[in-house]
Amino acid sequence: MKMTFRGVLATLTILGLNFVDADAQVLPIGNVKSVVVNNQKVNLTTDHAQTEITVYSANIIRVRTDKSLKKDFSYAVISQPKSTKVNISQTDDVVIIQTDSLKAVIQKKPYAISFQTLDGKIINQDEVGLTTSWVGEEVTTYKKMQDGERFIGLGEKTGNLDRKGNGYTNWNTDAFGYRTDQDPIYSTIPFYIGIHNKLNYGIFLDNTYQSDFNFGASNNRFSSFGAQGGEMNYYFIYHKNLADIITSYTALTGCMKMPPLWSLGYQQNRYSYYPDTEVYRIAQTLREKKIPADGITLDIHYMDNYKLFTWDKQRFANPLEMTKKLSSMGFKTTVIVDPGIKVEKNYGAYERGLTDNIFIKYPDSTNYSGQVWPGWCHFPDFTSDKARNWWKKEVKFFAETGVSGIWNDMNEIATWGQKMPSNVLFDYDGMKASHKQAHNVYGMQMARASFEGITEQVPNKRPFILTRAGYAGMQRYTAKWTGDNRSEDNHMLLGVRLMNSLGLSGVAFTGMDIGGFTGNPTVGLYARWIQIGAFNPYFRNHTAVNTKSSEPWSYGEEVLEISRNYISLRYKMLPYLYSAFYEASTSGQPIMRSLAIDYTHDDKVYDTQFQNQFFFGKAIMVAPFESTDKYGKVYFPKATWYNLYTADKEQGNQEKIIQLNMHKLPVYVKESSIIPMQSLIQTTAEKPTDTLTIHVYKGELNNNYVYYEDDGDSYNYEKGEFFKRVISYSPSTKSLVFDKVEGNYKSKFNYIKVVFTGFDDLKALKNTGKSINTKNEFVSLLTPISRFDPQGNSNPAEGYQAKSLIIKNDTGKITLSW
Ligand code: NBV
Repeated sequence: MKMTFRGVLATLTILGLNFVDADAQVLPIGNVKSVVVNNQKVNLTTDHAQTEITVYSANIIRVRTDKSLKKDFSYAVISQPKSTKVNISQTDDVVIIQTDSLKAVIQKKPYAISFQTLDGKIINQDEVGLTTSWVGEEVTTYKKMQDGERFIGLGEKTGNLDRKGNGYTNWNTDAFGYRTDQDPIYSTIPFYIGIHNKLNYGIFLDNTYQSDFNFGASNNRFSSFGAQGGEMNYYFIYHKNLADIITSYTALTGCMKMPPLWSLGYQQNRYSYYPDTEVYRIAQTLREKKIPADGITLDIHYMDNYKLFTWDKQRFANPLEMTKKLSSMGFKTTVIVDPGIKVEKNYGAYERGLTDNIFIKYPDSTNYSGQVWPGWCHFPDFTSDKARNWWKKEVKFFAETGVSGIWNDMNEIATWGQKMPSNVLFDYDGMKASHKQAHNVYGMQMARASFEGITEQVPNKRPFILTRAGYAGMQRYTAKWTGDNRSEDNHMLLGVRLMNSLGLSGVAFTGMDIGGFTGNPTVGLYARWIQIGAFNPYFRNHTAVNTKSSEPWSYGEEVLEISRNYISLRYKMLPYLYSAFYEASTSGQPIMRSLAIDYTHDDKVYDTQFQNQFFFGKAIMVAPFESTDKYGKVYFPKATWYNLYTADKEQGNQEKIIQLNMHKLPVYVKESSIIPMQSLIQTTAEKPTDTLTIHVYKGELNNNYVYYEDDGDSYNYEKGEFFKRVISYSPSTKSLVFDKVEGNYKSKFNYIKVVFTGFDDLKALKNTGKSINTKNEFVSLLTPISRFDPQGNSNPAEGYQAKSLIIKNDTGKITLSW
């Protein structure tokens, strides 16, 4: 008699022998039983599940699987499938979906999907015996670990750039003073990029439940991703270049809008500046000491007993007058908000919240209470339209007092005890969800309500929104900072990696607390941190309530000068930075770029000794080191590099030990780069001179650089009020071409000065055919701080000689050739 496996199991069980029935513990997806093809979509029924595979574009294929598929809904994805040329065919064994860029081969028995290049190279494939399965409600997809596979991204995750060998959990967590290997911390972006055999792909698991990623932790067989509930719902993205994967991911989840220009200036903060006279003193001192700055941020002590939408009347008697006065000094005011609304009779926000019935609730309809700064609080349900609308009305309070920025804190949600019950219920935009499903998306929805609120209250003005917690797609509404770091060297470098990873995961506008939040940095650490901050997208100095002062003058004269030097450099680089933000807002490209973006298949980039190096925009490479290091090893990838300060050349494909000192951060410019800069200003409210300086660096690469300008303040750019032109450098035709300007905005610069760096042999120059005179120029980007020279040398200003010329900033095409 032939017996089935199940039969054997049953017999063994009857005989009283305990044998594990895998299906009873782990429910596999099983065999494909039926296939329905509908245009760009394939619906499969398997033994235990329904699967829907949709082609979103030639480069993106979405896979949804559940025991039974329910209504499709996402907080992250905002785009619909694009009509795409697809060929779908099938045999008894497989279904093949092919676009112009990739192919998905679905094996039927058992179900397993493999993504391949058109010539059949495996990009990513299910681990056949495991594929997708459930343990209770937890669903996981297992992928075969490819030879030499690396994993990067996954948003705000601690640890190394290459995440191989590690596992991660997504559950937004208030992580005060987190360890450098702590996981999870504040935000959730279940999107990573896999790299192997000269291929790279992205996987975005769009599921807001607690999710878990395993990149070969405790196993040598697979990488996997899954969630504690909900659907297996992932987007597979394939491009030849890694940068395009980020662009496709942000095509799904949205790009940031152009930020207000002032938010790219230096921001001064502490927990907390009060009363208003102290705020003025800080603002005034920044001006007196010639530290350029644009923002002052007010932490929780501006409120009356931490009650939201109130001002402490003693400390801030006339907030409108204060914000006006600050504004006249060139400062914008940002205030902190927490989600907790104090439970207190006759407190306006609380009473209005009760009337509008907007708080999250237990299943018996009573409002949930948790304890935070003000005491016991209720929390608005930001996953409901009703509560978001309520919040939008409430933020009128800030609009009326001249506040320009809203800083969303504690929105994980953080409560004392950190154990919000699972049975707290959320609207989840009509879908109804428990805390388990809504938790990870709460912070992003709070930031959204703040963004939409201020936008509605102050029309046609870009607000600045900052958040601590978030979910995939948060970039549409908010900038993100990395929370309560520590004043330690390894935290400074971790912050760099966190921002690089956030940038790989669609969030371009990021910052860390410069100087560190908990504890006090050493003099050297503070100096190094502020230098690195000048190359961060959001540049804010912040510190905790019980630490020493952290303004640039708090660490002595030498550090004051170093801070002034680097903050000033930041302000000169604003045209370059602003153009980088234009790219972030159109193609999702990060401002801080891990070297893995442009040098994906260069192993050195992942070497832990080089993993902190990053690009600021596409031209500038920063090599950050701990402040106590006397020497540092820099990796120069393929290209020729220029020292930013001296224009000394470094060859690529080289590791080089350099001497470090407190005055200078090692920064290099890639050959053929174009970097626009402006004259020094003390605030973006001040106009620079009318000459834009375009630095061009000689090299063998072609470069088409996009220069972008607009009013820096309104949304008129969406209606064509911008000034944009491509500036092309070509070594073969020996030319620098300024294309005809696009857009209707008049540039604030009437003249362009071109500075040629590294062109030692530059002789006669022509402007659109006609000879043009050049001058010799001394380029010096930092002011020498010679009196602090350890050897007592009085150094001349550091810099280099370059040829320069001045032309009018005509909107037509300009061709410079040599
Ligand atoms: O509002 C106070 C702090 C704030 O300064 C910090 O930046 C946040 O990350 N906030 C956390 C509350 C708790 C701090 C211990």
